[in-house]
Amino acid sequence: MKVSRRTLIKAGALAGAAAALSGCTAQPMSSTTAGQAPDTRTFRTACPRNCFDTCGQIATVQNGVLRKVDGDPLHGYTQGRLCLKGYTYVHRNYSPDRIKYPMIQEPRGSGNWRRISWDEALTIIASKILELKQRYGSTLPVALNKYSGNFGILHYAVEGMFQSIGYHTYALGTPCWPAGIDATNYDFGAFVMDDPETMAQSRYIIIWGANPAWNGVHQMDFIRQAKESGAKVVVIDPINTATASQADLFIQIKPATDGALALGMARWIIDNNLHDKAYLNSYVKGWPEFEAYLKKEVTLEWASEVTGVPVEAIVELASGYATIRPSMIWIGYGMQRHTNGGQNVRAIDALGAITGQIGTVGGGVLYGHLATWGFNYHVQSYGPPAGSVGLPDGKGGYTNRTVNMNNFAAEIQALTDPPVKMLWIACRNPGSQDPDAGDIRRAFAGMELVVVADQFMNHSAQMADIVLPVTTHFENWDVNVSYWHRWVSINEKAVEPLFEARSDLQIAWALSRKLNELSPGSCTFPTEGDEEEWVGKEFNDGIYQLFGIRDWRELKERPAKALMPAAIWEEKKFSTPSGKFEIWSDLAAGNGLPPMPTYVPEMQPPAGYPIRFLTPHAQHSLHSQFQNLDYMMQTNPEPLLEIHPRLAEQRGIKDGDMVRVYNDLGEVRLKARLTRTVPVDTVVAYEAWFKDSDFNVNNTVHPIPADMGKVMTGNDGIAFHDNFVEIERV
Ligand SMILES: Nc1nc2c(c(=O)[nH]1)N[C@H]1C(S)=C(S)[C@@H](COP(=O)(O)OP(=O)(O)OC[C@H]3O[C@@H](n4cnc5c(=O)[nH]c(N)nc54)[C@H](O)[C@@H]3O)O[C@H]1N2
Ligand SMILES: Nc1nc2c(c(=O)[nH]1)N[C@H]1C(S)=C(S)[C@@H](COP(=O)(O)OP(=O)(O)OC[C@H]3O[C@@H](n4cnc5c(=O)[nH]c(N)nc54)[C@H](O)[C@@H]3O)O[C@H]1N2
Ligand SMILES: [Mo]
Repeated sequence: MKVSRRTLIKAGALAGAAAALSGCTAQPMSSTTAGQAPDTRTFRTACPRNCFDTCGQIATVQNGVLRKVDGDPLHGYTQGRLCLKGYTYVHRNYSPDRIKYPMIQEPRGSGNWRRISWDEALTIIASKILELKQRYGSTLPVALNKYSGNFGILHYAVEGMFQSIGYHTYALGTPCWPAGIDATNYDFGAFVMDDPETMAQSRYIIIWGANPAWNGVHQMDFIRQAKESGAKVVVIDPINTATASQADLFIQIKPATDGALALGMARWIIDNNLHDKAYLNSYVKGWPEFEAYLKKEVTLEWASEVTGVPVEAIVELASGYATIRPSMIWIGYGMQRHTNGGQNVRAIDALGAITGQIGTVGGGVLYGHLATWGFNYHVQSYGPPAGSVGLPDGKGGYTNRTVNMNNFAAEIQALTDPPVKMLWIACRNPGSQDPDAGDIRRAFAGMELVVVADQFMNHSAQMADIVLPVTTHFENWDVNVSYWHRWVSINEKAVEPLFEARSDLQIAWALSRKLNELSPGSCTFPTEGDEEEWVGKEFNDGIYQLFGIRDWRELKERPAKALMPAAIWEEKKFSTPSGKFEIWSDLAAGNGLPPMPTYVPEMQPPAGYPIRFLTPHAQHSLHSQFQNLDYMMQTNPEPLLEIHPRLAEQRGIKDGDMVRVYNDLGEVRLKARLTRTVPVDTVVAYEAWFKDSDFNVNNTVHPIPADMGKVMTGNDGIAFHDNFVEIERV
């Protein structure tokens, strides 16, 4: 690797950061004062985790050692601050538990790991790929599962490398947000949204099934700004979350019934003549039909019965939303992880149209966007080698074989012609993040070779034959954007990789080198390159125009914000087939869904398992990341099951007892914590990977699909929260 160019951030900016942080960091700020330590350099990095905030960071490096990570004061969304995970990245970077070298486990699952060289590891892997190709006549027996461990654009090199090897089996879809994406697309015709910073200008904010106090901490700043200007904040959630505790009104809704609440609100709004008739006539398709449905089928009493929300609360919510304007709704990802999740999102979207607020600043309905992701994906631009064979594409050529990421274990085991024999896992931990963890274990066990590229020995790595050590984002170049805010950040390489870690891009170059060495022409991916230059290859004129920059290197001086209207639909020209906001969607109907957001009943508990088991996202972990680190283990040493005292009493469980949570699929054992923040018929454990523990909430989760997602993401979402169990003291 050629020595990277480095940027020295101005001392003034750092002083600003220090002021903004005012003692929030563990490390003394004096080390960054200009002139004191000539070997001190700072770099712009970006947190690449799958999180709303995608924070701009300043990494301080002394003598080649990462000393301190601060928020980038020039990043307008994260504004110089980080979350606890962000501030403690130094410890993660230097964690003694990082995977240091390529290793092989013999036999698989034994824990008997042996260090091998990169060359040995790549030889085993490349030989297997070539052998499978010869045995089956294609590379379809090789499967890739990659998702969100690192969302940096250069990390799409993993997909790129696979494309370059040939047609393969590919986990398509996302476990995260697909139902809501399709819903958004049916209603608006595109996956874009208002600038979330405009929430500060809203007067009434509904946080509907999201928990930003834990999962998107920077948005809480904009919410606080709104509150300081007199805004009211409502939280709708089955759990009295940290976000709910800061709200003016908390509505504890029965899970998966949000559509009924939105419909009840809509009914009250039209009964009180607060709907925007001019807007509905001009910009909305299907209003007469929907109004007729509301008048015929929906009453406040019905909505109250279905949702468990008292009629007075529905009235307070509907009148607040319709009269205190502009009012904004944030639809969380948690609430759409249900069998009717997409349909419920559509019912909520409709409120913004009925009150005529979509397209006004501070009045949107926010879910997520991909408007800033228009990079070249140069890392994915190398096609399969000449003569590659795959699945017939129906046009005389070939294509990859896809399996549903949300039913990965079952689908890869079911494939026969040819079977899947090798797995490559990167930026992904199906061993703890996928439903039906038991079936994932069976699927892994059936492989001839499992390769996991990761930083830590997580549940998936423990089931691998070969682990490959990957870099942290301080050790590689990248560029990062968010699915929530509108900023782009460069990720400069700040320190050299520890031990033998390589980035996913460097691994792709090296594997291509090895494949071509063993079988010339077997991989089209370049065999070497310069990571920093490869960042540049991702930019195009469209991206430059969007961010108002002329050269990507400008991002070394400051992050940039996309130049888009604050309220994205200000012209009320929607991207749907009709050009209107579509309460009535022929596309939805064509896909076998109700054309309008009429109520689709929630899933009922199956016989024998009456208790809902919610497994949302944890405060101090990010999925299977961070909680395993020694300092997180010290603060939060073990998982807890939150149980309402009444349910605990019924089951003879006391605070601190060990509890078995089980259903037909599997079980989880953990300590009971009695709390009135959860509903009586629901238990809650936050998903996370604890060090040296086989705790896994997904042992009990069936891969039940959500109602939407296929159109925009290739496969439907997953109803993680329609998970039912029984509990007992052990
Ligand atoms: N029960 C239940 N299950 C859930 C959810 C839930 O709410 N409940 N939420 C779902 C959601 S929303 C999501 S998005 C998924 C997330 O699922 P994943 O994307 O699998 O989650 P992570 O744990 O963030 O990341 C996976 C791995 O990537 C590794 N990694 C980090 N950086 C790199 C890198 O640069 N290169 C490589 N090769 N690896 C890297 C991390 O160390 C980690 O082991 O989980 C889903 N699973
Ligand atoms: N600290 C931290 N931050 C994260 C993550 C993390 O793991 N940890 N994960 C990141 C990722 S990948 C994602 S997808 C986002 C997720 O961000 P959020 O959408 O905020 O996340 P969740 O925790 O999945 O769910 C939010 C809330 O939805 C509620 N909920 C569940 N079912 C229903 C329902 O039927 N109706 C209603 N109204 N509410 C319901 C849950 O009780 C939970 O409090 O966060 C991102 N940020
Ligand atoms: Mo997610």
